[in-house]
Amino acid sequence: MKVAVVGATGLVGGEILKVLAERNFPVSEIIPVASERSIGKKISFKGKEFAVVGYETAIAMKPNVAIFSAGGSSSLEMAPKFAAAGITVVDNSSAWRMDPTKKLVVPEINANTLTSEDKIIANPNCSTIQMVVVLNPLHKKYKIKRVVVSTYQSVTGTGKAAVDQLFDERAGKDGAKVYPHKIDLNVLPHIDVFLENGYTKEEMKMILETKKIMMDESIQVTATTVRIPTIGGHSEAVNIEFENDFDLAEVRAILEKEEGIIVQDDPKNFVYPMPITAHGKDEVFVGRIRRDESQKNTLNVWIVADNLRKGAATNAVQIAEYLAAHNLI
Ligand code: 2RA
Repeated sequence: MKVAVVGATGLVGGEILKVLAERNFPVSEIIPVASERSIGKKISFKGKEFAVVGYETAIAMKPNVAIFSAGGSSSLEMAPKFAAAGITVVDNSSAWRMDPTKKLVVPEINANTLTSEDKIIANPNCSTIQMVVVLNPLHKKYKIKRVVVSTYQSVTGTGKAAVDQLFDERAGKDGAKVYPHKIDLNVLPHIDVFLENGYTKEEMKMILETKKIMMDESIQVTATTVRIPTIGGHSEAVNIEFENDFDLAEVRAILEKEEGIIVQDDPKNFVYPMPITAHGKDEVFVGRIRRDESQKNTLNVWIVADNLRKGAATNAVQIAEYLAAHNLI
């Protein structure tokens, strides 16, 4: 299968190539795509080198699928051109996520809604993906009424320049300045831009995308998203109010049984999910599972995942795997 990776030179693009190789996706040819200034650069994949090409050349090479991680404006401009050429696009940007004509897919939850008609498929926001993977099996069993989430998000979510700012600051260098404030030894309650309602775009993504992916507009969500000086992955403290009561042992059993989830919950022995242990892995890690004793039918959990993997590259490749397995590309 010919696979185009659009934004191949970025952090997520690099992870997409890594995940395609690790999961043995049936690649006959990789087509790395990037902006003009990167054309000709060599990208290695499974020991072979492939030259970066521009968008038009990539379309002419007729890949079966194009996995985009090139920002919203490039996706808005170029994804329709790939789709018009019969190439299925899986897009990591926020450009198409809330478009009512486009599917927003976490394979474990709603890949079964995909058809050959879907030529532009949206990959959800990283902080949304790891949360809904945990919410979904519990929603099916106990019906979720409301979710309150606070996130602790890695600088890798912003991109390479943000990682550079963190390490420049740690080295005492006056280097990259991506954030409006220092990030080392600090936290920023500010991810993406602020909106009229006082929320950030990142917070509204978690609120709106959760309803769309879980196909239930009745789920109430409120979110506070925070940037922290770490690189291994995003962490989330999630408070979930159900319509119905639950049994804690049954909640744990449901999560332990769910593919793609690993329960790490033995606080007495200091066992709980952390970015340093989730880094480089594809699973969603859940711990600190406990009843909220301040309100009935309510649960607290702690969720950690590598935002570049399950939060972006792996979820996108899993969508491509589903498409390939069902002869949709
Ligand atoms: C972030 N979720 O962490 C956003 C986009 N990757 O910055």
